[in-house]
Amino acid sequence: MKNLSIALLDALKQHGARALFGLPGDFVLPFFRHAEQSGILPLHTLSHEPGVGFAADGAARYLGGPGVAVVTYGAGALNLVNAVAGAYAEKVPLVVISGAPGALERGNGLLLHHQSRTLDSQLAIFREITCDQVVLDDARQAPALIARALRNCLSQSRPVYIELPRDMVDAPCAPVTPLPPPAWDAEAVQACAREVLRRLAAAANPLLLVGIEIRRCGVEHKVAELARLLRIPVATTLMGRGLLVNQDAPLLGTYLGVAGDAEVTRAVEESDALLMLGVLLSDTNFGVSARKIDLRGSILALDGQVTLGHHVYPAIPIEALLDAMLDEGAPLDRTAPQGLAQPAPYGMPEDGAAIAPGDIARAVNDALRLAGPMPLVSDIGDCFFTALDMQGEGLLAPGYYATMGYGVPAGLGLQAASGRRPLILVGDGAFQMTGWELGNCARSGWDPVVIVFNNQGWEMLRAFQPEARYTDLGDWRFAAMAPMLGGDGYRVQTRGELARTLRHALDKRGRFQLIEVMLPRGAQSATLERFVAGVRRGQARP
Ligand code: TPP
Repeated sequence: MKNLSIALLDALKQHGARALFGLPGDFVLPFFRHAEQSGILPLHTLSHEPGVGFAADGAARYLGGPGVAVVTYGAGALNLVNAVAGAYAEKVPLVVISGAPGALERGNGLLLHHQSRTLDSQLAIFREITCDQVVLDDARQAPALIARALRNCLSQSRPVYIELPRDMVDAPCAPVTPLPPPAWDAEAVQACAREVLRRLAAAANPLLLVGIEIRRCGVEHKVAELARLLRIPVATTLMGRGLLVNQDAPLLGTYLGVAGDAEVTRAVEESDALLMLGVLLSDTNFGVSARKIDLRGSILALDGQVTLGHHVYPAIPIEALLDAMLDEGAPLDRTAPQGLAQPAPYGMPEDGAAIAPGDIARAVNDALRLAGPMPLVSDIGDCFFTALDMQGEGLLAPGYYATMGYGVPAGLGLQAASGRRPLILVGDGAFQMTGWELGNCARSGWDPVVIVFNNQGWEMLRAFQPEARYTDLGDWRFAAMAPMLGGDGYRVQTRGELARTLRHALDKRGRFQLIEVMLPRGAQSATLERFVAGVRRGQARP
């Protein structure tokens, strides 16, 4: 019989995990030994637990399988809380494995190092930000508990917490048998699908609005098929930006309320049957609406249930709903909608002018047209709003939970798990938080291209309080630090320098490439300006 550690590692792999991200400590050292020696999954260590969590999150978002973060008890696990909270909020299947004290030390009457209040305070904290929690203190129960946690992680697309007492890692343990996904009632799904189809057929302007859950559930192709079958146009939410780009669907673009394209805004806000698939009802998705969308007239499929006005169908998985709608649906009585051609901005003049955020989007589009598509990963800040104009291969970003520090480590996680080279966008403020994780690239063979938007301040905050002095960050010379971390750094001031440097960096493989783009203070993308104006207007509403 194998031991508990190996049973857990095998189960993670069987459920789709591709890598482990971690930072060890004494409570988890014995598990790290098994993880490294068994080689069941590649093990990548980072420098700080937020980086570990964001890397696991980036891997999970990109691959659609579980991302795994392995940390020590207390100081390690509690350092991971923000990343896990973000994954919970944005429906990312993350597995947190934390070492913990063994049975003998739990009972010895002493306070243990890394203990905050009680020995189970950590478990209580993680209960709030994960959808399932298991403590593997009994090897006979462990296989069933691991199977339950991993099934819930994937079926609910949320983080789970697995606590592994250090005296259990070598305990003999049976292999984990995966559990089937939760059952659902085919009749209920069919009744629901029929009601949704009736509402769409009776509407003058039905519209699909799609959000991140359709990627997490792997159903983008079915959504595209449904749009084609019913002849309904599709818009994406801010967080769903990048969804369906590679599918043949009548895409209108991204809904950004007053901050976005007027035609998309009108289509969404004037629809009399808005079918929202996997859309989080968050302020970032809807807070910038000029008109309030009437949710009573909308249909929402999210979190395994379907809500039509005041009427709720529980236990309707989104994939089952789509299958039933595809079975029963017929083209609505309307001409097939056309996607809106929204040409991405190209053609940045390669001159000596200072760089504005919009120039970075154009420069990236120009360079990727030559070099081929790359996955885009963005932090929060104006880099995120600028990224909305970039033609990448999807966009990974914490668009709703909006934690800073995400971009660099999430990009590393993406490359570790998929082998794809990412283009990472990050502000100078966010880079100060987790940019140092780039120092781990050389060891692991990662070579991301990183663009730092250096406006020497917390510009998004400055947009809300232009008079504040505390939003100034001073001039950190990020490019100069790159060689000391094992990469190449370039500081660029003009549009010509930006275009040339970007082409060079995309060409150069094997070391991380950091392009520090100097932006004048107060320079903001047009989208950020409109977004801030929309948020202010929303806050001023009674
Ligand atoms: N701390 C975390 C972890 N996340 C946050 N979102 C904030 C604080 C609040 N916050 C939002 S944007 C921002 C801050 C501090 C400034 C971001 O600065 P930078 O990364 O330089 O991007 P810029 O706004 O300049 O584009």
